[in-house]
Amino acid sequence: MIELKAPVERAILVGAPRKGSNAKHQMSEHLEELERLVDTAGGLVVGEVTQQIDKPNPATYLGKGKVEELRMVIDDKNASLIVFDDELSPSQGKNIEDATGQRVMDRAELILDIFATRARSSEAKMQVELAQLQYMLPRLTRMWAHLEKFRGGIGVRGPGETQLETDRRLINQRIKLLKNRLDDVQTSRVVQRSGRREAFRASLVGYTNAGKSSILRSIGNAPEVFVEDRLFATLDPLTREIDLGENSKVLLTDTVGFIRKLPHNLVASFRATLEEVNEADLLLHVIDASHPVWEEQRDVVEQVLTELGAEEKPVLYVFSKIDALPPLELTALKERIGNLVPNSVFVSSVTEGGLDPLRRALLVAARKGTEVSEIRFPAGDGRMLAEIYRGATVISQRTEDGQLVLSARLDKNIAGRLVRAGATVSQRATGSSKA
Ligand SMILES: Nc1nc2c(ncn2[C@@H]2O[C@H](COP(=O)(O)OP(=O)(O)OP(=O)(O)O)[C@@H](O)[C@H]2O)c(=O)[nH]1
Ligand SMILES: [Mg+2]
Repeated sequence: MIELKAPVERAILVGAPRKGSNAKHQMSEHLEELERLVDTAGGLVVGEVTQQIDKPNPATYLGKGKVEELRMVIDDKNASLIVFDDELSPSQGKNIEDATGQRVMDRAELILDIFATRARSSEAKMQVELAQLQYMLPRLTRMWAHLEKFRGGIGVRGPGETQLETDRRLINQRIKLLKNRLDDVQTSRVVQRSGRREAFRASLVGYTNAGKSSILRSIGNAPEVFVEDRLFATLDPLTREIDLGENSKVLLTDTVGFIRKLPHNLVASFRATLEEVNEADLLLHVIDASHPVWEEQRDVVEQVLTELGAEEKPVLYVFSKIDALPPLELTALKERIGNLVPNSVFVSSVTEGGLDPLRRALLVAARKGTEVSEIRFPAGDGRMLAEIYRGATVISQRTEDGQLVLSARLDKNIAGRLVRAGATVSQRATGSSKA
């Protein structure tokens, strides 16, 4: 019979955390997540091997006995792929492949692979290719170095280096080309975006599968927004205008989800998401309250936001999927969080009125963010002027008795910074709607 579909990869997961306080507790969660990643990539998990290690074996990451166990499990389960939760050096990967006869991947490679298959827009495709090439480049060097050592170097050095140089040059050329094309896309986006400067903007950020897209779909009345119970359903940001009533609107943007050990160059390459995050007036950090390790997920997201330089953005914590929590647990959570993080709301995208708390919070935030302030400072202070243009939306500017007087929309954080730097900031009525 002719096989029409590629056979499903049968994968063995390997979890080998360093010995430590809660390593064991987290390991099962991490492996469960890894299993979902394999599933998203189209594979089937048929077994797992775990070990708590003091420090990774430089040659094979796992200890000798564990590698042997891994080999036996592979035979037993007829597996074709080994997926490590932890990052492997190229030589570790190679050694395990040699010892087991099957292909080895680590979490980062798996994530890159998923992004590659899920990318839809040409921009996302270019970004993923760029990230994959950047991921490959340093490995290429190590791979060749490893090969040379293996062959003793005699007689291989010349051709080896030539080959390496050729490969490197080709990859570098492609990287440059992709970067240029992405620059063009970005420029045209800036032009498109300049039209929406005046509006209040909020971005949904958070761990993958936290429920970000569901919020946009439900609150934005936008059935076309893609929602799926898989990791990385969303890769491209998507914006919808939401009418909050009382003359207030918000531009709400859905972005790519984060995950622990997200490859760095992948984060950096998702510029559309970065731009949205950096241009937002408010970040809505969506946290899946029904997830057993939501606290760890929240920490991961905050870490990535810091890496993106967005740690000073105003944040509203949106605890999602509360319909999936038993009532008692929900009450306890609300009590605990209410004291700890006052700027948080509890929502559900599937129950009637479940997003009302978010709507109300957005309305309050949108009003604040669109209040017009008057800023005064000595006319010679170019640094202050630059700072204002960076952080606020300037509406008008005039000089009065040696003072520059600007009216601008700005949030409290920036107002505070300007005051500390010596400016006078006072609120002005916006004229239209007064609360
Ligand atoms: N019970 C319940 N399930 C929800 C809720 N919101 C989302 N879900 C489910 O959670 C899964 C993920 O939802 P998405 O909205 O795609 O999550 P996301 O954060 O956009 O995920 P990525 O785009 O993959 O990062 C889907 O199966 C949704 O149906 C909710 O309020 N309650
Ligand atoms: Mg999504």
